[in-house]
Amino acid sequence: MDHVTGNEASPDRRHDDLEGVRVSILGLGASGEAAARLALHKGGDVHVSDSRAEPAAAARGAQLQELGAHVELGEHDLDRILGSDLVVVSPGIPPHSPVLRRLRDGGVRWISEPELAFRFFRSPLIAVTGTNGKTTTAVLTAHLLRSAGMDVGLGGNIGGGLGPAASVLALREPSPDWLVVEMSSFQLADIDTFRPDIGVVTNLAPDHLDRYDSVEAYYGDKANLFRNSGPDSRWVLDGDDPVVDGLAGEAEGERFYVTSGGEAGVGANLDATRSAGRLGGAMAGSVLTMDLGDGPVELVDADDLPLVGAHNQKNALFAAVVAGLAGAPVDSLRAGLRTATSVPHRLELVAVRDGVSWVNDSKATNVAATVSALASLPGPVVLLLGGKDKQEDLAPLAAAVAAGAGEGRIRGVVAFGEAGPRLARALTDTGARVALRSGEFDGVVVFGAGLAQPGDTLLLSPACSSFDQFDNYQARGERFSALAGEATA
Ligand code: UMA
Repeated sequence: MDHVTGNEASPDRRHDDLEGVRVSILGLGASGEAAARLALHKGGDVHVSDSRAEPAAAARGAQLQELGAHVELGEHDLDRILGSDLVVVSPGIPPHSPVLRRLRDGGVRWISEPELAFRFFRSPLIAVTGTNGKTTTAVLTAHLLRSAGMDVGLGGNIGGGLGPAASVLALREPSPDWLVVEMSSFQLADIDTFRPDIGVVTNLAPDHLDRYDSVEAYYGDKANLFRNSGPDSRWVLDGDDPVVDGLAGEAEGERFYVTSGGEAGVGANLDATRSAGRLGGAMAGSVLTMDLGDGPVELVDADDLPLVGAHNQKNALFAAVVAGLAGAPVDSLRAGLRTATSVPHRLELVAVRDGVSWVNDSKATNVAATVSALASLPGPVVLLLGGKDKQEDLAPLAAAVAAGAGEGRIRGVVAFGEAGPRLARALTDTGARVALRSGEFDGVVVFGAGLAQPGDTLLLSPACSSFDQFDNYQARGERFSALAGEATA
């Protein structure tokens, strides 16, 4: 990106403090608040600005004001922001927004909140990105490291009460043994010096096309993970998709691939065109195996993992390889894998009623995540699909539904929300029973539950974001879970 940093006070950009530095922070959500608290703690002259005057932002602003920040709600004071030494931008502010256009026109560069945090990190860093599976992989990695007795700070994009923004981790005392930070493409877009000791890409698939002009632009931001690679860098990559390895390009460091087939240590079944690297983790039959260079070791049988769905087995493999590289002994990896818990809103079994399993996969906010969920479950499934339309290509979803319908794994699909009509049209020729429901989410769920028969799964895996009807995917998943509870009462 051409607009990352530049007007900062510190030439090496690795800060001890921000004394005398004029810091502007745009956006007063979780990341803006965390960045402001960190900058204030480090002595910065902090201006926080949010274009809206929402009550939540106002409450955050009042607290920051007490700590010494200058807070502006309802507009962006461009003169003040243009005159800053350091500008930190929240990930939810799109690059083409008026305020960022003005900064770009004024030659002002900016950084993302995790980049600010990184400049104060004093612990080794594991950064996890990827289109899907990154939260589960980050959470499992932290769990495995903690199972090995290590002190771990977990946060970043992860949200949902699972971990704080990266800047909160930068203030932890004492600094933990490891930091595990989930990174979104929006956050990676505006890094400068951010450099993980172990970087992870769980997979790649089209997403966020309501914000990016092309899939390539989205992947381009993800590729920033590798931007500051060095000889000591270690990368744990999806070995099932050559595009992920391509993303790493010529990045320095050692590469470990994780695949859902093959045997760990047998590098020969990797694509011959790949760069040097080894098969770090694989499924050998139903056994998770790992090879970090000392020969293959069996970890656990897939049946011993307390997680729903095939792709979670791969997420667990990622976590094991990463935690192994970070120094967790094999015995504690085995114990940790057996005590892993499913992450809320990701193929989470929330209730069983009249023989119907209610599975909350509200975090599936793109087509690839829903396709993956459908492939993971044996069925029959009643699929609840819809929300805010991100204008993704729906052909892969139609193909997955057609395949599922052909195999008798799909009882029916209920399309709802803003994207409902487009989804219903896209699924017309799949052979699946598709119902289009308008109106409130509750009615959609009750209708879907009415279609399900004993032994079925009622799956909320919407392939869309939630913002047409909810504040976020968590609120959507919580409503689904509450309805499951009401239904089971
Ligand atoms: N705003 C302005 N000016 C504008 C436009 C917006 O001031 O021109 C303001 C808005 O009024 C709002 C703020 O900027 O108050 C935007 O906040 P935000 O959307 O960046 O939200 P945060 O609360 O800071 O949360 C962000 C991540 N959200 C997004 O990337 C959309 C959270 O990821 C993350 O947990 C948090 O930082 C801490 O790192 C959530 C997410 O949905 C979980 N991420 C996406 C995903 O995983 O798919 C990327």
